[in-house]
Amino acid sequence: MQEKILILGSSGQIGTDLVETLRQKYGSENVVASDLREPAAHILESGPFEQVDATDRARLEEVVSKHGITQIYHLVAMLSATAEKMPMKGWDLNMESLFHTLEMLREKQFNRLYWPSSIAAFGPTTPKQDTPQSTVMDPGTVYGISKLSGELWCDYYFKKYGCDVRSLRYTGLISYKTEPGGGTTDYAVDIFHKAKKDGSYECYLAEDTALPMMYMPDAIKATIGIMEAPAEQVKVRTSYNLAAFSFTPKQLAEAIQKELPDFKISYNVDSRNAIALGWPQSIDDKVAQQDWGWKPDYSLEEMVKEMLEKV
Ligand code: AKB
Repeated sequence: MQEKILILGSSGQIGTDLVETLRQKYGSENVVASDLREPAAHILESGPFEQVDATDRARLEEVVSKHGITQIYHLVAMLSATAEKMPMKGWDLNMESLFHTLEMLREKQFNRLYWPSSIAAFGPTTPKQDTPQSTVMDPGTVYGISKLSGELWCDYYFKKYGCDVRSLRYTGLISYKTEPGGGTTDYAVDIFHKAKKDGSYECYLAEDTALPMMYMPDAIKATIGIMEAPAEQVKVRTSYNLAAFSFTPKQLAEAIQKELPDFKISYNVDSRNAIALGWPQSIDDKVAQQDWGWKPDYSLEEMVKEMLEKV
């Protein structure tokens, strides 16, 4: 069967990369990009685009039926730092859009849903090193609460209604194509732009705040990997831990200095540091490795080299 794919949130950091890769794989005409925002010109020119508010169920149903959609990648979310400034808006956007797609899946309007969770679903009393797949989860942010709740709802729809919903707990994601917006991990992208432009960066996290991170090509590989895995291999229906590498701002600055010796970092810590301190520092993803063969390609050094070449 020819899959017809809809990406919700296609103008965002993950969406931009995912649309390009899925269009190469499945054919441009079979991958419908959608967002509230105007997409980049190359996304608009390379295949179908629909303006969609993911909290508008009637509009979602219209687009799914118009294009005969079989799979949805739901990437719409208000990230951690922004959602702390407007908690109710963050909760409503993150949960309402998820419920619409879960209900449409239950009604068999399409066949398979991808919905991302995050390391933000963990919390201050979660073990910080090599955080296991199953452990204490006590998120302290609205975004994290929405991700943990969403995971449980995905599992519920799978167990109760047999809905094929699949999910990954993303770390901070680093890409050169689109900048992130409103996350706690955004510094790890900003730093490359400022390093190239100004030769210096003022960081809002403390120098020793470690977080798990991943280069975008690996995140895209994992996302498509779990969606293409045979259903029986996807045994976890809350969300899978995923890992590549971890670093502190100081360690990232040192890695950049190997390529740009004059690069300087300074610190002006703000409220995002407290959010980061409540998250894991490294992740154990062996369940994803065992179940559906996940393995990252990029090391920290390879990511830094490529980012500095391409931003
Ligand atoms: C954020 O910082 O909010 C996100 C995330 C880790 O989910 N990048």
